[in-house]
Amino acid sequence: MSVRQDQRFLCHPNLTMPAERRIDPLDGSAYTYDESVAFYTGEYKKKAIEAYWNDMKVLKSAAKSKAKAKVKASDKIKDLQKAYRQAQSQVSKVEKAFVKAGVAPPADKGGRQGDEEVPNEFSYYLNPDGKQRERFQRETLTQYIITSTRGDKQLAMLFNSIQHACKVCSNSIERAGPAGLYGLADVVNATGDDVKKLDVISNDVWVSCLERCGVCAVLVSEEDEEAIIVTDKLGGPYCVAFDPLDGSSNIDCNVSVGSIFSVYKRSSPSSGPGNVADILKPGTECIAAGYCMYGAATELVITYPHGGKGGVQRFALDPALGEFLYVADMVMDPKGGKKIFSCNEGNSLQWDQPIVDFVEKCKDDGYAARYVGSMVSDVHRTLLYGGIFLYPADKKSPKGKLRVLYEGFPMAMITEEAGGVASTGMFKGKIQRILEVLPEHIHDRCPIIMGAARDVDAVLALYNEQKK
Ligand code: AHM
Ligand code: MG
Repeated sequence: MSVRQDQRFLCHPNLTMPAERRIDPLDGSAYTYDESVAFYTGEYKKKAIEAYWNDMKVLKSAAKSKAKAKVKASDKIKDLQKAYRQAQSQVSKVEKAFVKAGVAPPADKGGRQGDEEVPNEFSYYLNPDGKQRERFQRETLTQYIITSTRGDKQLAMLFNSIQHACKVCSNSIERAGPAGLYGLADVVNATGDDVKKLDVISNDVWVSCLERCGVCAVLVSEEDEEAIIVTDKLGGPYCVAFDPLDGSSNIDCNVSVGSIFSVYKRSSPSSGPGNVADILKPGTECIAAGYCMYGAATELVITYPHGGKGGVQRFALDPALGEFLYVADMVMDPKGGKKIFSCNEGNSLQWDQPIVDFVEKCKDDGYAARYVGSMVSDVHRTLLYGGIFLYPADKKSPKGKLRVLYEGFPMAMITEEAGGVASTGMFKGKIQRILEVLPEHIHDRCPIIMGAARDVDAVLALYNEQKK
């Protein structure tokens, strides 16, 4: 027991019963009166009593300052509450500004701030509020369409019909197994390929959506030998070329497939029906392009350089909402990104020497080989990770395999808009941008070499060396 504690016991008015033990409030131990006074005699006892009363004064003034501090603290809390309300209204103003600008707010980095847990990408799984916020704070593809088309209702209608076609195809692909939609449809398409049931369904969906939207004059589908001239609505100002379901060889084994499209403005007079010349143009005339990838998630990637903020935008389908939500802008790494080459090496015996040399060099330089066999997936990965995708010309197919209007042009436009390069390599005696190819007929083909400038330029350098 300390001296100060003893003094309190000695002078405490309740310490009148010698046998009683009282708890010292300061050290929590119990003492009898005898135990308490045993330490004190004469002068010392007097000093102890003084000290007791002095302590009381201290206690009184301590109580006063404690009370004052309490008032101060409650003022501070009020101030903090006010500041919090002001900050919240500031945040909602900024959020509205993002919505007005048609852009999603930057993703929250997450983490702890004081005692508060700040939501991050895992909040989606961990709390329902976070999940909701992800949904209503993101730009939808529909909003993107409205803002990027800037009052062109017909183009907005067209993009919306494309979005709808992609959703229906996505749903058919998801349900294909149990619905018995795998396998051949026992027909051959315009380019001589076997047609799968899902090819037929996707083509029906795309043709029907685009015909019915009332703004298209000419449609070109990989599955239809002839261009479809839309005669119901003669005034449709747009033409669309599309591959309704690209990656046929992957359809039946549930590997990612996709739809690809390019959009052109009709040049024939609106007083009569459109014609093939409205769409048989170089890719530089293409006004918008995109693809939808039906993979682990369904994603729609679109470029409409004249609208919105330009560049390439990526949206993912939220199946519960049936709505595409903005994911990110797609910008290729200017340094080239990951070292990946993507091609069907099974064709290498037929390749031009520069392509053979390039692929050998990739291997020497430690490049990884990745090839899904669905152009949409291979290009999607190339845009996101970097590297190069090639379907070059070869001795058997001097024009390559892939089609100009609905595979080459749209993917080249997207690649260039994302900061990459898209070339034919040596084709018809010259090296050219894919977008500069002039297709001779609607199902024409061209060689494809696209991706990071670092890698495409290396291929073109080998072609140039060979020329010397
Ligand atoms: P498809 O339109 O008949 O599906 O063919 C196009 C596909 C592309 O998605 C892919 O890049 C290429 O064909 C794969 O061809 P290959 O099987 O010869 O590697
Ligand atoms: Mg195809």
